[in-house]
Amino acid sequence: MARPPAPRRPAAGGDTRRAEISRATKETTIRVAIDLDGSGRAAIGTGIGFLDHMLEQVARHGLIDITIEAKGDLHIDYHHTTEDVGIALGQALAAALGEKRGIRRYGSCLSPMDEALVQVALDISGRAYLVWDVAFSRPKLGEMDTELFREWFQAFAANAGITLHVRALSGENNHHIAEACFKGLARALREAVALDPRQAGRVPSTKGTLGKGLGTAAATPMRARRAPVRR
Ligand SMILES: [Mn+2]
Repeated sequence: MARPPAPRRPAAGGDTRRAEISRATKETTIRVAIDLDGSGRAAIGTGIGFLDHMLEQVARHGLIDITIEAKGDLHIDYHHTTEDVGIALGQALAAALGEKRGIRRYGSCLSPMDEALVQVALDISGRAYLVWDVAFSRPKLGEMDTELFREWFQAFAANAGITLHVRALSGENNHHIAEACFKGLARALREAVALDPRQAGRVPSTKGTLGKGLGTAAATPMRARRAPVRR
């Protein structure tokens, strides 16, 4: 399989925050394109209907244009494709953010969907960390295993280089719980990637750096812990 091309993003000082990632392994072939300053347009085809539905929420409520074309070994199960789509979207986000100049950096959302309530908080820190405290009462949603949602969030956080906390505070319906997680991520991302005019293009860190942009996120070792599940 050909080496995937390096992610493309505009040169420093460019006024667009777009990136495209192509990733090919023996398990999946994926192309992702994002525009952080988009209008929420989504063109997503992963072959997993429920995952498409969730990622469309990230685009729509994050106001991020997202294109994903994925072909994976779905005849085995949905694990590889779900995880690899998270990896590629995370890499695309890191590439589009570059040096992270001028961004708000932090974002959070208390995301309700009927009886479900999910808390999402994130820091575009350059340090990958996932805290996942979300329990499902059914093994599947549609054809998708509910245990794969954690895999997607972990792959995304690890490759975007973000600290990400996701906690379900309440919820009975598994579709509602999952959707509240993705919508909460969308709203938190929208806030965190937004340009803060008061930052005036500076990197929002007293250290002066939030990682070197391209490539660093993927190289950051993932630390993750599973938070104790209440209920
Ligand atoms: Mn839905």
